[in-house]
Amino acid sequence: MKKAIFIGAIGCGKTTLIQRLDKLKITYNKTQTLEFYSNIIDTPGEYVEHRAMYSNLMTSAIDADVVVLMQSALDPRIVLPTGFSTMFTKPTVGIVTKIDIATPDQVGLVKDRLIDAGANKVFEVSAVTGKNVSEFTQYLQE
Ligand SMILES: Nc1nc2c(ncn2[C@@H]2O[C@H](COP(=O)(O)OP(=O)(O)OP(=O)(O)O)[C@@H](O)[C@H]2O)c(=O)[nH]1
Ligand SMILES: [Mg+2]
Repeated sequence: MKKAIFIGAIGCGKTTLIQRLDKLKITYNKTQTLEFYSNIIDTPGEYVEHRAMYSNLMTSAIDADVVVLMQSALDPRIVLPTGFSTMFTKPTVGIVTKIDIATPDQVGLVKDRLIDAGANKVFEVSAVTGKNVSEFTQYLQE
C-alpha cells in the first residue's frame, strides 16, 4: 500500500475522501493541522493557499510515497502554480473532486490545472457518491 499525502485548497474535499477511503462516517471536520490516517497524511488547505507554508508541506511529504494534488471541480482558480510538484521529488497524481455537482467542462478545466501543477495521472471522483473512488484505491494498492 502506498502512503499518500493529500494536498489541496481549503474545502476541496481531502478529509471527506479519506473518510470514504477509510470507511469512516462522512462528517464535516475542518482540518486544523496535519492529521495522520492509516496510510494517508491529511493537510489543512491553508498550507497550500499561503505560500509561506509550503515548507510545512515539503517536510510532511518526506514520509509519503506519493503526493496527491487535489482540487474541486467547482474551483476554477489556479491554486497550484505550474510545476508545483517539483518541490517534492516524489511521484505525483491529481484528483478532481466533487464531480457529482460539476459539469464536464468544469472537471476538464481542473484536470488541466492539476496536470500543469505536475500530476502525471488524474482521477476524477466524488467522495459523496463514491464515483471512481475504487480506481484511486486500486492505484494506492498497486
Ligand atoms: N458534493 C460534494 N461535496 C463534497 C465532496 N467532497 C467534499 N465535499 C464537501 O466539501 C466540504 C469540504 O470538505 P472537506 O473534506 O472538509 O475539505 P478539505 O479539503 O478537507 O478542507 P480543509 O480541511 O479545510 O483543508 C464538506 O462540506 C464536504 O461535504 C464531493 O465529492 N461532492
Ligand atoms: Mg480537511
